[in-house]
Amino acid sequence: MPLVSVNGGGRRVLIVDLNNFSTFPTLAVGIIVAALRNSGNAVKLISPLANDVPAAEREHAETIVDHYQRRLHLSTLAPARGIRDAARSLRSWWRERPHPRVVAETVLALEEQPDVLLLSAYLQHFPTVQALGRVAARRGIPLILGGPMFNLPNTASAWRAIPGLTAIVGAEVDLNISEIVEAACNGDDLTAFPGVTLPNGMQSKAAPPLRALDLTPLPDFTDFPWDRYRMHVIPLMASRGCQWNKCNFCSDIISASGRTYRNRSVESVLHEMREQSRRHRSKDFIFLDLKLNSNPNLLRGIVENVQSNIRGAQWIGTVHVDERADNGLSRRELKLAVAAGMRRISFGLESGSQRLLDAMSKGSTVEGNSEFIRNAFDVGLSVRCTMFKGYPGETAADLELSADFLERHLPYIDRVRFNDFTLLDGTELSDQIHANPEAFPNFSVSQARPRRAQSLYVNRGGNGAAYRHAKSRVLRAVFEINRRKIRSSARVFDGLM
Ligand code: B12
Ligand code: SF4
Repeated sequence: MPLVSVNGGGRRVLIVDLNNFSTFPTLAVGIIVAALRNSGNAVKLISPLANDVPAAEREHAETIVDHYQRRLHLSTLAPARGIRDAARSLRSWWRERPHPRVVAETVLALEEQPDVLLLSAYLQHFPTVQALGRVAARRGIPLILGGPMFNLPNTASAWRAIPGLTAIVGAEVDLNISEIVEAACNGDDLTAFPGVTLPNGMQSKAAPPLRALDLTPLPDFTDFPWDRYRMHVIPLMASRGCQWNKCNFCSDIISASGRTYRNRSVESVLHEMREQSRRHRSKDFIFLDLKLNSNPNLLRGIVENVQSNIRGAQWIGTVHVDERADNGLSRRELKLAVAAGMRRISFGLESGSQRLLDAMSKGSTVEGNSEFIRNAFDVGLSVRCTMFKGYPGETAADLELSADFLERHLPYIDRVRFNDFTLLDGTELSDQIHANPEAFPNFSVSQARPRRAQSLYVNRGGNGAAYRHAKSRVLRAVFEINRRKIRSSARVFDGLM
């Protein structure tokens, strides 16, 4: 589709969505497209999937090959570590290389001489942003880069030398992207906007979290390749941030849109669901909220009203099983949620060891998690959880407790995502480790990776045979769970989160 400005006014904007996600559109990009079009700009979107760039499915019923890959990936045995690290580097290099089709399509679209190129990037997209930056520089087209982690000043600084870059924005731009674009096209000083880093290193003040969420535009997903999605599932967010806001490993709560909890009104959420359902002829939704039960009244409002607004709606979301007297997740409330179309629920289980949950400031208990899983399963939900190994100070005994937990709950859990601990810049734990390394005896930072906002580390806690034994048990249980098909009522949503 040619990039034609509306009624001869507004700017001509090219956006490349670097998230090649195979099952639903990218929310941030839909918001930005809508905001720009609502202000009279012409927008063209390049989506990798629409251009035959293969996108990996996130989760599926696993085979023995997946099991052995995970065992290698999470190996702590010294001789296997070399192979593992080489395999990891090769995999990241392959996944993160600039895809020739994305570059070629961008080159083609830049021949139309748009006024500005916008990129929405995660931190693993550095090589692609670099390649596209060179192309924009050759054409003399301003390039604005944004994404969830560019509000971290050191991270933005580590990216600012990319060729062709006009500015990096680490802010929720739902309400002012049009002004930013206009200023960039006019060559104005972009540090007038908060959350901006310039190539020369100048940074404006941090952007405050956007409070007026009901004013954010209804996302425009019309340019995404719907014909290529396996199912038509519509992403949305009823809230941003997390009311708990305390887990010390969590980088979601320090991201541009995850800082401090804010929620929309129930009516605004329902309006968006009705409108997107009409536009995309679908009644299936994924809530991308960090914690859908942050405000139990919001969740209850959705549960009570969704079916009268979209008859037959089905939806999924992520929660935190916290210890508040009212966390919105009682058995009765879960049952009502299922009656209102909820099909799948995901939560951060993290570990089966209370000692570790407390060290993480997780605000959850092992018993509470257990009760929640059983209740959610009993009332008909597909239960998914995320866990990780290698938290600083984790012992073989802690990991045995995780294995015990998984084994006890095998029948009730549909999918487990089990990862290695990642030490992310700007998290409370990362700050503690850097400030006071002696307090973490078996754990040492080996390399800072500011472009990725993370640090590589060596965790000697995982060296012994007892730890490896516990890990084998955990991985067997993970495979036992993940090899099965998920609950049939939730199949539409398989692999989405
Ligand atoms: C929902 C979600 C997912 C979903 C959907 C992803 C999608 N592509 O739509 C799923 C579960 C699939 C997913 C997968 C992954 N995710 Co994810 N995900 C999130 C989550 C929870 C919310 C994202 C979201 O929609 N936010 C709402 C929008 C409105 O906010 P936003 O994205 O920040 O955008 C705003 C601003 O940043 C800014 N902005 C954004 N782009 C641009 C561009 C320009 C030009 C400008 C000016 C401004 C701007 O304006 C936007 C509107 O306010 C975030 C956590 C978080 N706190 O952000 C992690 C997060 C984005 N994910 C992350 C990661 C690492 C991943 C995975 C790589 C995980 C994995 N190993 O598999 C995959 C990769 C997916 C892919 N790229 O294809 C990281 C990214 C960190 C990084 N390295 O940059 C985050 C920040 C989590 C974290 N703290 O580590 N994810
Ligand atoms: S409950 Fe989830 S989103 Fe909230 S702080 Fe903890 S890990 Fe982060």
